[in-house]
Amino acid sequence: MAKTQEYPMSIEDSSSLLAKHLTKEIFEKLRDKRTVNDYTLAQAINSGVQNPDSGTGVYAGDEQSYEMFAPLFDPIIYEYHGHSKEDKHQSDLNPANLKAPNPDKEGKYILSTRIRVARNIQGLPLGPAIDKAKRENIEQDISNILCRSRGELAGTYYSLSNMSEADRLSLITDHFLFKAGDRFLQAAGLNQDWPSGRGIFHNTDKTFLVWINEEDQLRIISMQNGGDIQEVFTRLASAIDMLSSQVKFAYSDHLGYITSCPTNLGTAMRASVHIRLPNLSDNTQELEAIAKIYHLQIRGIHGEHSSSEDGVYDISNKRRLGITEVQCVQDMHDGVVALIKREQELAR
Ligand code: ADP
Ligand code: DAR
Repeated sequence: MAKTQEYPMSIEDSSSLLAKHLTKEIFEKLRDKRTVNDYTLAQAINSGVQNPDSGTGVYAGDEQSYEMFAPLFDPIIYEYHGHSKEDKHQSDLNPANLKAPNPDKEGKYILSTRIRVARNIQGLPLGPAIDKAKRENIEQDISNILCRSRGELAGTYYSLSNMSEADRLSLITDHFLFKAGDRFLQAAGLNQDWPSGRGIFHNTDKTFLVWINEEDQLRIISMQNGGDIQEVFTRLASAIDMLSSQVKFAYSDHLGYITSCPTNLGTAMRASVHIRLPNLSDNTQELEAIAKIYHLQIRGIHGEHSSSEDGVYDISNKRRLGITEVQCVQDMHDGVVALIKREQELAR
């Protein structure tokens, strides 16, 4: 693991938020600190040091990391989320407060809708600092709770350590199977003991999934074909309610739901559509201008750091902290309405 004793001069060539905010003074001040889980500054910055093309470049090993390394994390959180030390976070998972009629009832543009939240368990280290035994206990406890689900959420758990080849191929076909994290997650220590303690739960209809011990301890996912954003959010809210009644998740009034990557703090929610925009794909400046107005993030269709294909994009909310879950989904919905309107104008 990381052994940063000296200031990592290599980050001076990086454009990451780590490079921008880790001054030599802050480095000296934090270099020898360790959290209650023995997590160090060297571990927190290793991903950005090893990967100069990082956008953010830092990960927390536990909730205490955000306090102990605050001189580094606070300016990064402020720059990414616009959320200052004094700001409070609020949660609203009530679907009645969302106004999101299907923007594409004819199914011409939106291939699928997916809304996910990250959750980590109160009192346990986060992924970069947790040991094998604790990670396996999380898999055991959470998969047991999920396998007791009833009704629409009832389904099956597949452990990455011992799933059958047939199940593995089926999960790959459905694009449900997550692999060991990319080089950014690898350098953050999130692939330790892979694949032990990792697995996927999905319901019978394959519209509700939970990833266990990927980047966070839980990724709770609702997804379906088409653009019925309201239905996807309603299912997610009921799944979160079911789990929250049995598990205490790490949360603070200031940072919201605690996650290993600071970009996911707050709601820890990404609400996305895979949407076909052939005309806007020929006018990417317009696409980016609309995304900026509606706080949207544009990704490729095979996950973060992938590219769009055949004019199909992954469009999601960029804001996660300092706004509610309803507002995250409203951001995405309203942005998608604007994108479809412009796509139709260009088509004419
Ligand atoms: P996350 O959403 O957890 O931040 P990624 O962007 O890597 O992470 O997406 C995880 C997986 O979910 C990828 O395989 C991606 O293709 C898939 N995905 C994301 N959004 C959608 C969507 N709207 N419809 C179908 N699959 C999606
Ligand atoms: N590549 C890292 C990740 C930032 C956000 N994505 C997450 N957490 N999956 C970076 O610093 O750019």
